Amino acid sequence: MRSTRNFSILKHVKILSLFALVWCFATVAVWAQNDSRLTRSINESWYFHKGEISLESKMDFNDTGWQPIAIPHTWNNVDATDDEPGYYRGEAWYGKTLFIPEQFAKQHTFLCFEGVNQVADVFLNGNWVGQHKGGYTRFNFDITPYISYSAKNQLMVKVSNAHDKHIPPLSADFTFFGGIYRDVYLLHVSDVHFACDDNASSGIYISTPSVSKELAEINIKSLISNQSSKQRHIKLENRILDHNGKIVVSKVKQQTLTKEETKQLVFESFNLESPELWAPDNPYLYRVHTKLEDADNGAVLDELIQPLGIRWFEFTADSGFFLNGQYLKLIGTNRHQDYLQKGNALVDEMHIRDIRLLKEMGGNFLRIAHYPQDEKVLEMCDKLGILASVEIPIVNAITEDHEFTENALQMTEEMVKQNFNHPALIIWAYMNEVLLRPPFKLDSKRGKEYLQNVIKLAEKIEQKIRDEDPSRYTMIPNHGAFERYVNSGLTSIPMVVGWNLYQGWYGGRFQDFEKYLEKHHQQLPDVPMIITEYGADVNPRLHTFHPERFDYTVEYGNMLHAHYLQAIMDRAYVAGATIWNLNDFYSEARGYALPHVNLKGITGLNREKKDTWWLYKALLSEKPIVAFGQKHWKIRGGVLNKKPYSCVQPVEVYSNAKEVELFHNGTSLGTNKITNYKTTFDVPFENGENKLEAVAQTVSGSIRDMNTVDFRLIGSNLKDLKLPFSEMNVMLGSKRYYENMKTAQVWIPEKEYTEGSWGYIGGQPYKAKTRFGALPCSELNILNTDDDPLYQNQRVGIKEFKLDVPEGKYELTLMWAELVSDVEHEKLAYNLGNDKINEETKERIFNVLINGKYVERNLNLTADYGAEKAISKKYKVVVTDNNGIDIRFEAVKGEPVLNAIRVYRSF
Ligand code: GCB
Ligand code: CA
Repeated sequence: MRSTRNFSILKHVKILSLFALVWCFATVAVWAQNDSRLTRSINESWYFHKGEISLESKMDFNDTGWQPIAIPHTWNNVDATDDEPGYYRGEAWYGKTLFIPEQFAKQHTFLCFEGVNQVADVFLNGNWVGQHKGGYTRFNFDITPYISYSAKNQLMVKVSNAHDKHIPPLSADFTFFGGIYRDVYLLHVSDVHFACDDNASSGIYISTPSVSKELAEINIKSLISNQSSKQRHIKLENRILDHNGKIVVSKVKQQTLTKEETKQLVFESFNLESPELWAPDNPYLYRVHTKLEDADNGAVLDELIQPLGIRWFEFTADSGFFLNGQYLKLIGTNRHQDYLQKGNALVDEMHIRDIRLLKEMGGNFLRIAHYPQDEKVLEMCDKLGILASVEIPIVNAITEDHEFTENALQMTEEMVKQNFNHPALIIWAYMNEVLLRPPFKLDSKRGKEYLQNVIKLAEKIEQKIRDEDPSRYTMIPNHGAFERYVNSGLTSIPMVVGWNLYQGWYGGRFQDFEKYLEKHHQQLPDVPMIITEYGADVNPRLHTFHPERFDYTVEYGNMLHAHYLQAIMDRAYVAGATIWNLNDFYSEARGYALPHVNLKGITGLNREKKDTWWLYKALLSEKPIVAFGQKHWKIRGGVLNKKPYSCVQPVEVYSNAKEVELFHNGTSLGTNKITNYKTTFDVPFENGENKLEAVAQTVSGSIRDMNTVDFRLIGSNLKDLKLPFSEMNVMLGSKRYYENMKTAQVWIPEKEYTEGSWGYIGGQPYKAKTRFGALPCSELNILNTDDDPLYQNQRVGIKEFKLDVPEGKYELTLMWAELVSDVEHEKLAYNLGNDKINEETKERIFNVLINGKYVERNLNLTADYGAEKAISKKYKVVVTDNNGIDIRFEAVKGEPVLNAIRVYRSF
């Protein structure tokens, strides 16, 4: 509806005449276009200034210090991803010159913001218009009294994303990008109109208190404002149109509005026989067309269109979820609102794309976490048939005071009112893992008081939601500390309990996941349950054939999801599950394989699909599919392990067919049965190009997927003339493969030296120690590199690295980063206790000799360069005899280390 009005005023006239023409020929009923309401975006020609300014000084946007920008905009897309810890959280200003023609003088004008993080103060021509707190909900301000018509108006918006203990969220595992990061609109309405100051709701509330296949009862409440100084007689017409635009029911009501009546609620009820039901496989939408006319002269005052989906639903503790009387396993993802290099400043089309991505995967459920998102998200859910929950951003903890409570309740009201009419929406949620980061020990006296305050706040929010909207469910998503939530009483407040579970990731084993599900089912037999989060960090640059917790490899993520998915599907009482997350997202404080990013997306920051997306698609898709896993892995490498010249490595294929045949360079490698939507083939990769084709037979013919892999085969005998040595890249202390997509290189895992071959001598792999066991590599952000994984593993106590290479001119690159340091890092609360245990830092000094020559003496990584920094040194080496290359590490103090090595032969 809005978009049809987003034209410029000039175009307006043309479109009006065009519209009149179309109207004459229209076969279905439409109303004539009128000037009652005009909504148009004003995203262009803004100026931005980071820091404080004084409003008194006349603003000249041509001044240096003001930067021309367009909205959506954030000021943190760069500084939240650089190597400097932290990002700017403070005040910034946006300015714009607004020209509003005289013709709007008889109307009322509102400024509508879809999202500003997190406190906005709006000024027009030096007048303070209003303030909005909270970064994720919409807000409108009436600017009518401050406008100079047909003149330049100066619009200024002060925005701050500074930490504020009174505004949720207090802390969270995502970056709090500051800015006006969603659309800004100007809205002109006539003096009688649907309320525009009702917490930015549409002014219309549609509900379906009772629905069956035979009959639906539809209630429509219209909130009408009379901003004129006269009593007005109005005619309110409500029409319900079907999908094709045919009116199925309509009603007209006359009403009198007293002078300057701020708001009057008009109620209308309809019965619709044999309604077409809304469901994921048939998201049938009716439209509610509401029109306001001046009863005295017939002038159209305002009109709106809202979606109407007719459905009923129920959560049960024993048998899960039912939509329109039928069992439906809710399955899908969570979503964060960010994108590669853009932070949270996304144009609408990017939000739309994400919801399509979920639908394309076969998902029918979206948890909009941890905050309300752009209105396009729920619009798309309505249109595509994706059920949804949305929540206010109370995360990790609360502040126990009146102001925090008021802000939380205000956000709740905004969330409910703004999203009320979306048929896709079935759950209002609040308080994500609110007992994760309590400021006091929970068993202390103060801790108990805190718990009581959390409960009180939860009860208030719960009550508020139920008052505002008795037709939907409520939910609180908790972290996996069962007793903590149950004993506090928090699990008895909402209608559905959500669990964010990471067994086999932050700690424990995969099987602990289903144990947890069973425990809930036994101990809370009356409480419906959703798995609101589960997942593992995956960076598609990393692979392994020995998956381990916290190795960030594609293969470990695949294992975890396959296990969880099965456990979820096997249990009807698990009403639904949402993967954490649809996409990777920014979380500034994180290290890991790609610093500043949470890698649990089943697509990347740029929405590239990871294997897990394909796994779900294979399971959920009704259409036949066959797809290669590890599809990003275009450059593989490995050591010759099959005669005469190949290296056998597994290749994963996803499919919902019974079996799949694999061809390698045109030769069939046989047919495998698909179990749990997956199979693995052992492929003898040859040096160079390898063409793979997976073929599955379906009733309607064969389907196939292709993949081409460039394989870098490394000899075990480096002097073999049939496989001339050219280069080799090795990660020390690691079982992982790392593909550098920028340089088109592959790094392979280390191996021990054997005569005639290559490898390390001595030492052991570095393991980061955590409370829940050792991890295969460091999680630190390694500074001065994009290749963090190369430096996050290490061989400690290495004595030698030997290569029995032939004569020639070589370049050796030795790579180091000191992983044991006393640099202070913020503990990642969401690590759920899986925090690194600080190791004692000991001085480490060593010498390096290449073929007997000292190339480094008294190398002290921490003292010379600083810990946690990437150091990469190239050494030119000439080999003129039969002895190859021998790199020796000589301890002076502590144990020598090496993180990675590259050996390149010039000639
Ligand atoms: C959680 C949080 C979420 C985190 C996630 C993780 O439990 O709810 O905000 O991003 O875990 O990846 O650790
Ligand atoms: Ca938008």
